[in-house]
Amino acid sequence: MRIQVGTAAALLGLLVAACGNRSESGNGGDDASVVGLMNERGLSEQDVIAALKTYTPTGKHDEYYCFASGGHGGNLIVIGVPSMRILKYVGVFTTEPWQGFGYDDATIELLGSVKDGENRFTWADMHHPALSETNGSYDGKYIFVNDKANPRIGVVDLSDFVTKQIVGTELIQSEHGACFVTPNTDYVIETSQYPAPLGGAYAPIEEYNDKYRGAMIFWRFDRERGRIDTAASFAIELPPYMQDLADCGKKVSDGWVFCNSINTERAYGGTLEGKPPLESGSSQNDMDYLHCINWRKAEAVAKAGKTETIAGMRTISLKTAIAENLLAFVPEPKSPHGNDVTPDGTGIVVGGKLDTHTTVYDTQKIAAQIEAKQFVGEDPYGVPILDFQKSIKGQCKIGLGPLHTVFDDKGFAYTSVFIETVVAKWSLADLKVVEKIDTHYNIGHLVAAEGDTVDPDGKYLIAMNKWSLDRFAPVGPLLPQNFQLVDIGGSSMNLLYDMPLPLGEPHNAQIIKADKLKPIETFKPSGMEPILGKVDPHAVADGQQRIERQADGVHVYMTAIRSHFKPDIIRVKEGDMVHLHITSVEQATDATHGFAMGGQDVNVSLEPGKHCNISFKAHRAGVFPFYCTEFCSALHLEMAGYMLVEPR
Ligand code: K7E
Ligand code: CUA
Repeated sequence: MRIQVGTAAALLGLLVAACGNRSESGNGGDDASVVGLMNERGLSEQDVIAALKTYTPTGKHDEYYCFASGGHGGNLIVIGVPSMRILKYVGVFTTEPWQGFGYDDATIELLGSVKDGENRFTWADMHHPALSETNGSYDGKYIFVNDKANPRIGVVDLSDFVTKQIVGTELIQSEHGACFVTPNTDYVIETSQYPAPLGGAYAPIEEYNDKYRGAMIFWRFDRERGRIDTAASFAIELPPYMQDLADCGKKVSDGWVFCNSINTERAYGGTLEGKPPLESGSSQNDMDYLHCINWRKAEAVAKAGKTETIAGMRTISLKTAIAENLLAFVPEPKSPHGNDVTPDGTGIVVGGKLDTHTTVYDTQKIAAQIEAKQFVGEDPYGVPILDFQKSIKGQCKIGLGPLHTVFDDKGFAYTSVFIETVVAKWSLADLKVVEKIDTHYNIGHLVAAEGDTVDPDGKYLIAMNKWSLDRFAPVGPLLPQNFQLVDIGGSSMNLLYDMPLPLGEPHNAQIIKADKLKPIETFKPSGMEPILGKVDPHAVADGQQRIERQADGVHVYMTAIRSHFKPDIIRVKEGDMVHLHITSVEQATDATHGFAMGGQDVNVSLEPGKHCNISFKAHRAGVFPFYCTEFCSALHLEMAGYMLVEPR
């Protein structure tokens, strides 16, 4: 049950009245009355109301899940709202040792699925998680995340909170406009940021205008398999502007995707070579270009085979995109950043980092002009341009440096204003600001409950601030981030909670109603390999435990159950390849084991029913104890064994 403001204030009043005559002592200590505690801790009535709205007693679950990107930490963070308790980190692009993520054969292969010659990526820069949608609403099935640095998309299954797939392409060399999904999750969109020759080849930077390009990739999501189908995916070549954030049309604008761009000047720096730095070179023009792409048309063009294959990706050339009338530009104010489609799909809100307005574009006016080919010009690559005034609904005077916008259920938009450091609440109907609330420092994205779907919930908003200057006990020069929970359920906004987030800069997040998720409690049937998504061919049932010497090494078929591994002695020879096949034959929800072996970098998590395959070389002779890493029973310390490596 959620406590309303009125109720909370009344309750507080009662408590204060009831305890008032016991609150005179003033020296805190054992005075546990509400007023005594308020005096002792210096809390205002507002503070106590905020506490009552967020405090979640033991055993009570949160109303929402927030999924936040782990930024350059490369993992996904799961947070309960409104308590702001961290529930889980999900390993996606980086190893997560406690989950054994990145230590068994399947997850090692997953993390290495895009290789740069000999180098496997060991990190990622995650920005924008996107929940899967059905008819424009979150369906609670999957969440997609991006890697800006080494362009990749991760697919996390919310039935078990495990990353199932990572796809990438060398078509592009960096990205940012990802992930954004179409309203039924047919496609996951990933857009390049820093132009480079498509496919990863070399070209001198002086040939930037001719040889460098951007691209938007449409990764086809196969819902049945819960995986991206790379062969059914395609891309569109774009001019060498720095494409930035994208968002998909919905309802009346379903079928479109909108993506803004910076650096239409095509500056590329050269600070030691007599050229202006990129930041000033790229900020000369008054307008950049909002890219409007008809993705249904693009899909048909790709299906008709009007593509060329670059780095394995079917790509619609810029020429074809123009000829097929599936790409057009609308000017947008200087250095745009956020690009957010309104819940009804009629508008797109663009925030200009160096502007004082948000601009609301009219998706229907844009579509009609493109259909009728009412263009007023073209860019140097022949991309048609629409008239700015004829494409907008209007502008809202919002403050200096608007970035991102989310929505509530009452027709309001909420925009993060970076330079002014506020959240501005404004009306979509008349484009007027109704309220601003100070945020602590450097607000980037903000996220509202289901706030970028066709049916936002309102209620809560989180301001995602970069750097928690002065806000928490100091921990050295590298500061945590600061998530600020704001109550947007009432007529005015109220700050409820500051939460330090000691991980990479989280950029964006998604908030979904908790009851939309139904995660499993154990892997069933026993022997499930989560990435494979079915019983592993090497799964071991009780009675089948064995050790076999085969052509490719020693295969150990092992089970784990409270409180032993069977077998518990493994005998191999120096230099042997060892293949461990371990099945947890548990089905109780409180029976997770781990399998760790010192000296070999072997470490996996064995949740009930899970199967893991682990391959490694017994590189030197010696005695290697192995043990269970989860305190699973009174005899947990005895859940151990030995690998004996005999000298050759
Ligand atoms: Cu504004 Cu990557 Cu969405 Cu950061 S981006 S804030
Ligand atoms: Cu199994 Cu400890």
